[in-house]
Amino acid sequence: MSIAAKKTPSCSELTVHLDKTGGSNETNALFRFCFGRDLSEQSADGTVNIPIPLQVLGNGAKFEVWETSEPVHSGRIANNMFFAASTSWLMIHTTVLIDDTSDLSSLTHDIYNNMLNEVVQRNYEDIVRTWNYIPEINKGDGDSERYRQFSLGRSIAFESHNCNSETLPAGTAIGSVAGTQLGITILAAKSSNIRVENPRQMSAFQYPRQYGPRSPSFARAVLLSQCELPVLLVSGTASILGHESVHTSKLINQAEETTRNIVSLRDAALKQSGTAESFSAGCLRIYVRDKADFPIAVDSLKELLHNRDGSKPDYIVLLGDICRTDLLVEVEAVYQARPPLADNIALA
Ligand code: 3EB
Repeated sequence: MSIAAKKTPSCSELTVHLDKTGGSNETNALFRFCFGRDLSEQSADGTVNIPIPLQVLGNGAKFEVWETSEPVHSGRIANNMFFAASTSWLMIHTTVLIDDTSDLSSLTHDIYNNMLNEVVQRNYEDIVRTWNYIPEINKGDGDSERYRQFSLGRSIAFESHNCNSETLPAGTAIGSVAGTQLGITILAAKSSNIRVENPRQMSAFQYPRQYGPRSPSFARAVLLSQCELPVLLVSGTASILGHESVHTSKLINQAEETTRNIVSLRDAALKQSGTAESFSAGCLRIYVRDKADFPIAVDSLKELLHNRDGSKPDYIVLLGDICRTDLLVEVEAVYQARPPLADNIALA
């Protein structure tokens, strides 16, 4: 028997798809990412639009829509902080303008602290995913680099909320161009979920001191095990083996190493999930540091863009800086579990 057949799911279904038009025909949108935009808003249909201020490369979608079968309500928490909620899910999003005088560590700490408090107050238990877009993420030297200052503030906030290796969310941290807003989004679930680490990579929260004063607060993947069909949220994944960047300045090799990392993570998730046959289809975001790398990056990621079961995931390519200067490409993904074949037949 599959997870889906055996268990009474306590979470509603959660689905993710890319959309070219962003039409308001999405009846069950929980929220919607808007690529290439810089301002948050609630759209005319009430759905919270989350801006991602990165250029879309190629003829890609403009929107990524997260849907639930549950009724959704949304609103404003504070000036620049929006939420969208259903019984099972809570999304909180904020944007802030920063400049060279900003103390990014304490700013990040304050934002995360506020968001984590909101999650607790609203009775959601598990923060499953964060997305962080940081203008000029690699600006500054050594420990004063923006990404490292961001990581410092985030780590202290998670620590003071007693988050640990069993409860850190899946994450993304990508650089946007100067003058855009710092954007932070978190997604929380009503009840707890499963963390998946990658046997090929050191857990990011255990990285050694050389990468900054505090290690990055994210899990390699989170398995939403209570959904009717389990969903795997894969963090931004790059060409890192152990804790080291590999294939420095070699795009194709980095893309292939990234592919191996995601395949290995998917296999680890499959083992932990117990009964699913595979994680397939899904939705990918590919980030490249250099515009000119776009076609070669996509070609080199072909294994990720053709699932073993013949299905093809939706994907979008975005121009963004990876948080380590020696990395050229990063991929994040959402996969859906497929029940074992016998159960498919039995359920049909
Ligand atoms: C890495 O594996 C690459 O700091 O939230 C990927 C995903 C990366 C999330 C984060 C950083 C983050 O370390 C960088």
